[in-house]
Amino acid sequence: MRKILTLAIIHKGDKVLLGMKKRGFGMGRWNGFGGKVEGGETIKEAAKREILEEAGITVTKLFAAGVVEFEFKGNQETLEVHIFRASEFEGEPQETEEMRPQWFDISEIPFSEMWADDAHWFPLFLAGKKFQGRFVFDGLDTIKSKELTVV
Ligand code: 8OG
Repeated sequence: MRKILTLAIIHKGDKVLLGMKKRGFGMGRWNGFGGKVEGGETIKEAAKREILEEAGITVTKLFAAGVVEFEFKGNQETLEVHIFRASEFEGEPQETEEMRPQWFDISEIPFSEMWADDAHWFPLFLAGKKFQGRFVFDGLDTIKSKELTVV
């Protein structure tokens, strides 16, 4: 089974906006904003909806940055995560039930409190590259295998 998810990172100058996930999958980790694509919406529409729901801001332009697949050992499900970048938005980031947003300087991204794969693809993201990849996890913290290419 394959689940389609979105992940949006706001990148403005030398800062990125991340959110501390307060509940659910990835709880306790800093991440971009996103979630499952619902029936009847495009992936981009889902990404915009999730940013509004989780960070309280409206993104005007979203750009595709990468697609990364995740598998977890012993689990048949594949997560297909569509990663977007944005720099323009309306409103002020605010804490929601799901996320606590915070700006980070790109030299101080808290990789030790993020998903382990992020340290691999974030540099490509920050360099404005488009990428695709596949990570297999053993548990939630250990990467068993990885493929990552610039496209
Ligand atoms: O709806 P839900 O909160 O379960 O969505 C999960 C979010 O987490 C979604 O935005 C996709 C994102 N996500 C994963 N795996 C990984 C990962 O390994 N790294 C990062 N940065 N985000 C991930 O599902």
